[in-house]
Amino acid sequence: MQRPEKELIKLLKEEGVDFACSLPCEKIRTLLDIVSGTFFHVPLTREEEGVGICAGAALSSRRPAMFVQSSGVGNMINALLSLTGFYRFPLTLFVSRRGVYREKIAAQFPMGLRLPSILRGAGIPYSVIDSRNDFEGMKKKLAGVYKNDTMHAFLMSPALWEEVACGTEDTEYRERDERYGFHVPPNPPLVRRELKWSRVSPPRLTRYEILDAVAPYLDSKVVVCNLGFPSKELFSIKHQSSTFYMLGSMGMVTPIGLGIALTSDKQVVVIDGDGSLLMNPGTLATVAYFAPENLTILAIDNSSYGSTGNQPTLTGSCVDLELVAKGFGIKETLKVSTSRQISGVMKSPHKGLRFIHILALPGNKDVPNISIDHLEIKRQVRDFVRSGNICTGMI
Ligand SMILES: Cc1ncc(C[n+]2csc(CCOP(=O)(O)OP(=O)(O)O)c2C)c(N)n1
Repeated sequence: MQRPEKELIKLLKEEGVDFACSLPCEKIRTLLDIVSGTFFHVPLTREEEGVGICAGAALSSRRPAMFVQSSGVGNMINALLSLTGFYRFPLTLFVSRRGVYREKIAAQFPMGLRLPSILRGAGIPYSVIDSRNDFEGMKKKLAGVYKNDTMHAFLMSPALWEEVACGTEDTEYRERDERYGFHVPPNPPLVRRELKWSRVSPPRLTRYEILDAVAPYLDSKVVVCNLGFPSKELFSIKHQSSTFYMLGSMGMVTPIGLGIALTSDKQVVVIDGDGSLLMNPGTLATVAYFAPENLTILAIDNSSYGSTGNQPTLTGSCVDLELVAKGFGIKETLKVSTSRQISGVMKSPHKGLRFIHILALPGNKDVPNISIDHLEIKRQVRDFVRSGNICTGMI
């Protein structure tokens, strides 16, 4: 028996799918590896942009499919309705459905569990795929999508990928390619290009080492930390009740920090990531406009979606986040990569908005989950923010 991922890809190829967009979920990391080596593949910064890209691809007769997490569907709904549905573009969504099977991240429940009713309410047809037995019905629906210019969401349980895999090797895979007579040349894998700055200041530390260097300077500050491994790592290095550990809502770290900075007199440190900033870069314009002087943004840039398996982001090939911040109008920006530089920046007395671009090596530290409940996290941070807060805010 072959791996379910390969069986699924075979099905897609049989139905002529030849164009894919994705934003990673850890549960489908193997599937995504195969997708990117098989189809023309566009890695996304936000799921919503994929809806537009796929509509464009469909205009030139491609058969597009998207691979996203259930939370990502929340980022797509308007585009799915007012673009894909409205103009009748064909689109299949392969959704890694969270919150339904051995879920360890509580923040995945709200979207994951409600997804079917959200899709029903939006009038988007869907099927639940719990095991490879459900692949049979998938074939007909896929054919219908591309024949009738409709959309369909396949909600894939993580249980699907746990089935015993007896490994189909690549030769078998290639033979099948030939048998079905299609060959879509895959686009080359994302190349990490030498950026100008990487010669000046190459990354030296992992995210964990960076957090370790930053931690001594977080006392008495409100900290808002990126979801996934960044929060878990910071929690294991140093927990303080003024740290808001984000457990879901990718792309919202800087907006949350901005909200606190605008309405309190506390010093706020945001610990963001390159993947998350690329998902919602416009927030830097809002930050620049208000320029709260009590806000520091640490953008830990490991050029990857570290928490979902280190899939590359575009900061490793063409985006310089410091220039992005500058371009949006943040005046004081800095690029650092060593512990000395990091401590230097963190301990220097300073007033004013700062964006610190910290170059990092990919990699996650094996640390336990955060042991505090999300409501308790909120309560602790709220109490801290409100304590001795004499300022009613800038707005
Ligand atoms: C809307 C949405 N899409 C995808 C995910 C899955 N996801 C969780 S963490 C993460 C990676 C975040 O990358 P980055 O901000 O660069 O931080 P890193 O883990 O690399 O430190 C992704 C893609 C999600 N939680 N929400």
